[in-house]
Amino acid sequence: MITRRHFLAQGAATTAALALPGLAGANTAGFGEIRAQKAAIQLAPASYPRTEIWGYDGVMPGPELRVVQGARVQRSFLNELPQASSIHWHGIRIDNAMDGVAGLTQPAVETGGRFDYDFLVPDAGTYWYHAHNRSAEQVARGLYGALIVEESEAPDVDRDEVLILDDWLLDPETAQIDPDFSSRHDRSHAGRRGNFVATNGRYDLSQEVRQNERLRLRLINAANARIFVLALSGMDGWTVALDGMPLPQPEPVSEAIVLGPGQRADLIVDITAEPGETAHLVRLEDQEGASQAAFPVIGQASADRRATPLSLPPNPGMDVTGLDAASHARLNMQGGAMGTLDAAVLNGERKSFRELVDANEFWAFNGTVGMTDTPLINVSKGETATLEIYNDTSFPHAMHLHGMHFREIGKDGDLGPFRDTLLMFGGETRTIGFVADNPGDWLFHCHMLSHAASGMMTWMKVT
Ligand SMILES: [Cu+2]
Repeated sequence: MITRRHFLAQGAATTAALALPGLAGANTAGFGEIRAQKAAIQLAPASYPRTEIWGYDGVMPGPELRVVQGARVQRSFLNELPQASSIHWHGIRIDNAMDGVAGLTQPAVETGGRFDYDFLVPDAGTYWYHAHNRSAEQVARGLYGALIVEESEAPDVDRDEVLILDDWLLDPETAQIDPDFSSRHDRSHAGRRGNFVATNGRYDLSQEVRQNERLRLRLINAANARIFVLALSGMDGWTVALDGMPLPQPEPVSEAIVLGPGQRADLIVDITAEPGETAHLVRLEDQEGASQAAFPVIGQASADRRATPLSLPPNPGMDVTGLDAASHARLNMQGGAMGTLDAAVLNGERKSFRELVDANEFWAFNGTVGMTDTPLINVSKGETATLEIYNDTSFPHAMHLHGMHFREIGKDGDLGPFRDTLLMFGGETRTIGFVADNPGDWLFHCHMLSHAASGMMTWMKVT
């Protein structure tokens, strides 16, 4: 049994060992190299061939980067892929120059090139890193991993497990990744959805547990487009953080957990199933449930369940104040199949929807396809901004803001949890607010990556 004390001691020992100069390939300490490489992994069941993927350090998911809050992360990124690439550190309130958005915060790193990422992680929580050049292809090929920032005082759990959820679009005969990453249908509808679902690269992920054991489950949706709807079976628990940021109070998991692409949820769960039974993280789909991850129960950790967990400590400087005097903007999301978009500006020219379809572009923000010369929001550092978003399309979208977290402002003015990705369904109007405390050019885009690639991308400027 890994107790909290052991866990912390182990963490400290690991950090010390890897802090030795010249040690290459360190996965868990604050510095090292990270290589984007081609590799082959056994993704499908053993009767299928191995699947060619692109992975960080040749593995999928990429190495779990685990550091303590406030640490400096240094990774020299080496690109050994046949395409230019970059790494985005999703959810980190990061120095803009290190945000990894090819074409906005840095040039894409060409084949054989290198880029030194070097940044501080101000917030504890569950984050992830992934490719941010031609993301619809590169993330689908496997270029992602977890970035875990530990609280200086870890919560009292027996185990801490990262579960990265993804789906893959595989050829059912060869188990190879479908190489059409700009499919007209995927772009214009719900995005690229896979036919093979996995957790941490395994379709049959199974971890032995004991009754009344307490686990922290860090759920990360790394899929291109799939919305995961999840439930617990044989375990019971609380949501303690969303998109990395702690909730003020642990919230009992009483309804399905809905995770759009890019979103995360931290749960603290107690195993309630009896020894000999199996607990599951259940994926709900079409009124049915499938096991997303299995937890066979062997023996008992203790005779009784523990008390309700404490909330996680809040991250520093997280507040949304000044909403009354905020600078306000509006975003109309338009386009897609079964939408109302008649025409939009593409590369400076007004095009009919038919012409957009011919160009394999389908989505517009405020009448423009893709990035504009001027930002959607342009504010001074420290200013508060609000953004009303209308999803005038027939599809859900997961809107991700880089560099800062926001809170949703309810109809009656109540504030929702801090998030970096807002899942919006068709026809919804929602409003978010944030304090623009991080200077730079920040991307704001749909994390359904086929949508981002075909128009759903804009940016904000904080000076
Ligand atoms: Cu979208």
